[in-house]
Amino acid sequence: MSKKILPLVLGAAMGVAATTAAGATTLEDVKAKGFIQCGVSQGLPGFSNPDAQGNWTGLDVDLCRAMAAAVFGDASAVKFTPLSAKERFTALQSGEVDVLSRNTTWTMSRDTQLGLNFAGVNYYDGQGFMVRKDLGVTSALELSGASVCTNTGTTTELNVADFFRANNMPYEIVAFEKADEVVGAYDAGRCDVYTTDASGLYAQRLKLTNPGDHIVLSEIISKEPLGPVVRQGDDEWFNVAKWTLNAMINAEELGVTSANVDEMKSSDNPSVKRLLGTEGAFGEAIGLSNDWAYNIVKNVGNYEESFNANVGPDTPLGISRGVNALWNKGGFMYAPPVR
Ligand SMILES: N[C@@H](CCC(=O)N[C@@H](CS)C(=O)NCC(=O)O)C(=O)O
Repeated sequence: MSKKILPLVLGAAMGVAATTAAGATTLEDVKAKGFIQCGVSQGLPGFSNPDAQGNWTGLDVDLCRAMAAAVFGDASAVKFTPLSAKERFTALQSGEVDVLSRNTTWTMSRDTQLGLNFAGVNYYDGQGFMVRKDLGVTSALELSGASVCTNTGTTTELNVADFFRANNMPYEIVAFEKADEVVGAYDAGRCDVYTTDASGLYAQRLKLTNPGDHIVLSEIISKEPLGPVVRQGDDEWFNVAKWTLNAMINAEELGVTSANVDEMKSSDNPSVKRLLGTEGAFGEAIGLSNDWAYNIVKNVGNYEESFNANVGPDTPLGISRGVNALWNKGGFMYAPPVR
């Protein structure tokens, strides 16, 4: 692996096509090894979480499974590397993972200074606060002097500093590298407040001894557009990541689901035909077969199916679509067309 690191990082820094030591692109490398190595969280219900058998599920996991379906026609051709927030970017830069799909916020510095590219947004989030109900607090503006638990290496740490300073409120930060340490510390009463992405609060609340004793305050203090990340300098792989996500969103918009995708193959709708590869050669243009998006929807589902199965109202997280609804249903989810 170490042989690969130098050309990859140098390639990105120099703005030339990143290749491995053997001269292979990430797509070639992935095809040769037969699977995608996907960087995920160390366990965040709804997003990327292993069960007792080590099977990973979640919205972020589905993105990697969908990329595997696009490349191999097989959503199981993926291996997962659990990464802390602090470790995640190095793991991607070094080539230890092929893609990072780990509730990672798209920011300017991450997108421009780390040799990385964000391939889109698979969940629009924002940072929130959770407190014990018996603290009697109803607004984040009542948190002056609070001790605040969070993760190191996150946007969360930076936003919380901005928020408390902007409101002239003193606070004490209690930060840990591992998310479970944060949950444990908050659960044990070592801090008054737990702050992270709102989705993370709903997910981590499930791990508390008495989830019902805690409330998420209504204030959202930041924009946290979460999405998959790849290395700069490898446009071919960037396209695969970008268009996998776009295919899932477009499939929802066009009413193509894992249940009806076979029937949809004979649809007369030109947008459906282009998506499913019955017209045009859009898959070939990105180094895949023309049924790449058919394989995504057939094996993993469209964005709505993935959202509902992992984080939606009928899951323990119980999150409504809100801003993550499609653009034509009042939300922000908008994918460029396949044409
Ligand atoms: N979106 C923020 C925060 C991401 C983050 O690491 N959040 C923690 C708290 S929800 C987490 O993922 N924990 C799960 C884990 O580390 O396994 C970022 O990109 O910096």
